[in-house]
Amino acid sequence: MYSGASNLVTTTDNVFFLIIGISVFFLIGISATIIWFIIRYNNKKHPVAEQIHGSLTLEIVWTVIPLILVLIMFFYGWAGYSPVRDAPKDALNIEATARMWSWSFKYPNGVQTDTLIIPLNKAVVLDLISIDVVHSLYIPAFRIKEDMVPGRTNKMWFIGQKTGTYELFCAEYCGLSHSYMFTEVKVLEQQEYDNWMAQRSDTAAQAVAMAVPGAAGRRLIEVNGCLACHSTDGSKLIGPTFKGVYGQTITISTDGQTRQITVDDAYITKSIYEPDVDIVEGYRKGQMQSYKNQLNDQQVQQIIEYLSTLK
Ligand code: HEC
Ligand SMILES: [Cu+2]
Repeated sequence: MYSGASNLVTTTDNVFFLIIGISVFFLIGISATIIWFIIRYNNKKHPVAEQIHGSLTLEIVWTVIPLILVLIMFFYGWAGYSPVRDAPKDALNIEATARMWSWSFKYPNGVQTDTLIIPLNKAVVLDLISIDVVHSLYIPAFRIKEDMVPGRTNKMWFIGQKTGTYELFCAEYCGLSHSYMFTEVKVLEQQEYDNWMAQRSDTAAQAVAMAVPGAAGRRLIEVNGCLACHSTDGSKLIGPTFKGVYGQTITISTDGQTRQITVDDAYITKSIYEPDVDIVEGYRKGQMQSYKNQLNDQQVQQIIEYLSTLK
């Protein structure tokens, strides 16, 4: 038998092929019977229909056969489904966060990424968190999909069985840029994974942060999905561009009152923690979620440092 990219491929595909097989069998059988009846019982040969008064045998046969077939489908469906619900205890636990319209992944040691990177042949449990609306995490090559519902933590698990890069999509329509809400899963050899993790660990991140001003802030903006709505090149997306924003004079409205302000640390901090208080002219309330639970003061400071480099 072929084995797929994850431990769930074989069972899922077998159920799928079983159901397709049964369906094709009946499609051909029923079509052939229809054609045969058209020829056999056409009006010229049988001008008057023969009357039939019930047949208990026939009734029993066409009740019992479909019942058995449906039970077979159920049995294999259940046998494939129940392991999906039952994650092993020693799995690697990664927090997957969805928001309009991007993904981030947080590893047990605090490292955050926008691409899911996992070691080969190791069980991985994802805690599925949405901070705004219902999303759905779908990895077609792994044959797994699960909704991400705000306010509750769903789980999914799998084992990557082949190194490579696979697509990861949002499979629940979640607004304007839903179709751009995708990223990748990379399955690496354990050794490669360990090397990658060592590089991403905090000491390395701090070294980068010290070398390039704003590097830490740039990373935070990438992994927190800000770039889905804010560009850094001056183009207008859902929100205003970050280019040149720091120190700029802009018009904002607060409770319907408009006024001019200069963008400074306090204003940016407030924009991130309470985005619906001051609204930039030309934009709407209710688009940006508060990041109060995602970003602490130190991280907001790093973001400000990065924004101030975007001239
Ligand atoms: C879903 C889209 C969306 C995401 C994601 C988003 N924002 Fe916003 N943001 C907006 C919109 C729309 C506005 C303008 C309305 C307002 O002022 O609240 C805005 C305004 C801002 C402002 C004020 C900008 C200005 O020109 O005065 C800042 C600063 C900001 N966002 C930072 C962030 C940061 C940092 C993140 C990520 C942690 C982020 N945003 C994520 C949509 C988004
Ligand atoms: Cu989505």
